Parts: sequence; C-alpha cells; structure tokens
Amino acid sequence: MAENIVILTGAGISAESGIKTFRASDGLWENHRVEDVATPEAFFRNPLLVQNFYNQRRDQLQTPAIQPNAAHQALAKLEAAYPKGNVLVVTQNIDDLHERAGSRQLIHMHGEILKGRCQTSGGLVQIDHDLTPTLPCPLCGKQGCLRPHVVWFGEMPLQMETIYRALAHCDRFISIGTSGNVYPAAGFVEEANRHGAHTIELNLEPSQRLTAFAEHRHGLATELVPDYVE
Ligand code: BJW
Repeated sequence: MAENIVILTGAGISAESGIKTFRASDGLWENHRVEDVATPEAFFRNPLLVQNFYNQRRDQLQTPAIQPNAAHQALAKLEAAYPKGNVLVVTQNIDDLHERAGSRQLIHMHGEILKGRCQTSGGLVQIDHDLTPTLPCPLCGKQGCLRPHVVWFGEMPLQMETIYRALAHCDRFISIGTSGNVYPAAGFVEEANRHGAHTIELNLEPSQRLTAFAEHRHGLATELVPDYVE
C-alpha cells in the first residue's frame, strides 16, 4: 500500500452526478466557452452574465437530484482507511460533492461555488442564494462587491504551497476526470514524477497529459475509481 497519496480530481468525477464538464461537446454554457466567462475581465465587462453562470450552477448543485457518486464515495473510504491523514484530495471542482461523500483532507484549488468573497476585505461568506450586481455585500455593505469564491484564468489557484509540499512527499499520484488542459493542475503529474511517485490517470478518455503518467485506465469514474482504490 502506498504511504502518501495525492489525488487530483476534475469535472469528470462529478459528470455522473449530473454536473456538466467544461470541454465536452455539450460543455458550452449559453454558447459561451468557459474561457470567456471564467475570467476577471469577463466579470468586469459583464458582471450579470458571469453571476448568472455561477447562479445557475449553484442552483443546480442544490437540487436533490445532484448527489455524490460511487467515485466520490470510494475516495472518502480510501481516506478513512488511512487514519494518519496521508490521503489528500486536491479538487479543481467548485462543487461540494467530495465533502458530502465524506472526504475531509480536501483542497478546493479553484474555489467553492457555495462561498462568496468580499472584494474589499477578502472575507468569505457562505452563499446558498443567487448573487446579483446590486446585492449589498454582507461584510462591507457595498453593492456588487461580493463575487463568487472561484479561481478564474489569470488568477492564482488556492493553497499552492500545501499542494506542492504534498506532491513532493507523495508515493502515489492519481489524476481522475480531468482533461489536463488547465495549468498549474495539469503540471502536477510532472512534479509527482520528479519526486519519484507512481503516477496514474483514471479518465474517460486519454487526457492531454497522458504520456506523462506511468499508468492509465480509461472508462467511467464510477467504475474505475472504486475498482482502483478499494
Ligand atoms: C470523465 C467522465 C466520467 C467526462 N468519468 N472521466 C499557456 C500555457 C500554459 C498555461 C497557460 C497558458 N496560457 C495561460 C495559462 C495559464 C492558465 C491555463 O492553464 N490556461 C490554459 C487554457 C492553457 N491557468 C491559469 O490562469 C490558472 N492560474 C495560473 O496559472 O496562475 C499563475 C500560477 C503560476 C505558477 C503557479 C501557480 C499559478 C488559473 C486556472 C483557473 C481555472 N478556472 C476554471 C474555472 C473555475 C471556476 C468554475 O468552475 O467556473 O477551472 S476553468 C475550468 O477548467 C475549471 C476547471 O477546474 C478547469 C479544468 O477542467 P477539467 O476539470 O479538466 O474539466 P474538462 O471538462 O476540461 O475535462 C473533464 C474530463 O473528464 C475530460 O477529459 C473527460 O473525458 C473526462 N470525463 N466524464 C471519467 N464519467
């Protein structure tokens, strides 16, 4: 059994829970590519459009139909089987399906849709309702100051120091359901390789980073992940 495991997850792990991925053929949101709405420039230009993108996804996440699937559950079980806390899930996803499945050692490197961030103070608030450009911020009182607590293109992903430290000490790096298009996450496999970890990709199809992995298995996350970790 590996001692220290780092697991990177992407949109593909939540696909079978009913959440759309970004780069599938039906991945467009109202004809916008994610690269056109997930930027600070897009938010500055058209805050209503960008807020709506996140409002719709937040609303969807909170419907009873959206639940963690067998892949999320298998990762939570894996963590429970390592009581010393040496299983770390780093997710690019902004949904809360890992925590609902029971994962506790978890980093949301691209943020969390159920949180808002005050652009004046940097403070975070729990959000379960729609954000609008005229809504007063509960932290500073200014209108339109609250933005979704997510990481857009050109912004620094969260907790990078902790992630690189974990990659430097891991024996196994497992990448699940990510296309390998977006950095720095797409470069984690090299970092793990450099430190001597065994690296494996579990994805529906070969990702952009396929050749960097020592091992790969392709298929549905709900089948591959329980098979691999249990
Ligand atoms: C299944 C499945 C099933 C389907 N079972 N699998 C040129 C070169 C290199 C880098 C750059 C460059 N120009 C700019 C950059 C940097 C840029 C970047 O990477 N751009 C690329 C487009 C090239 N990156 C950034 O700007 C990042 N910040 C940064 O770099 O800061 C500087 C820095 C420097 C040094 C160190 C650290 C930082 C920030 C990136 C922020 C990304 N934000 C988003 C939006 C988040 C909020 C939101 O959700 O709206 O994050 S974009 C979007 O892409 C989202 C995702 O987390 C991310 C990755 O997508 P993911 O998860 O891989 O989804 P898909 O749809 O692409 O793939 C799904 C996969 O699942 C597919 O392969 C399917 O086959 C598979 N799948 N069903 C198993 N059932």
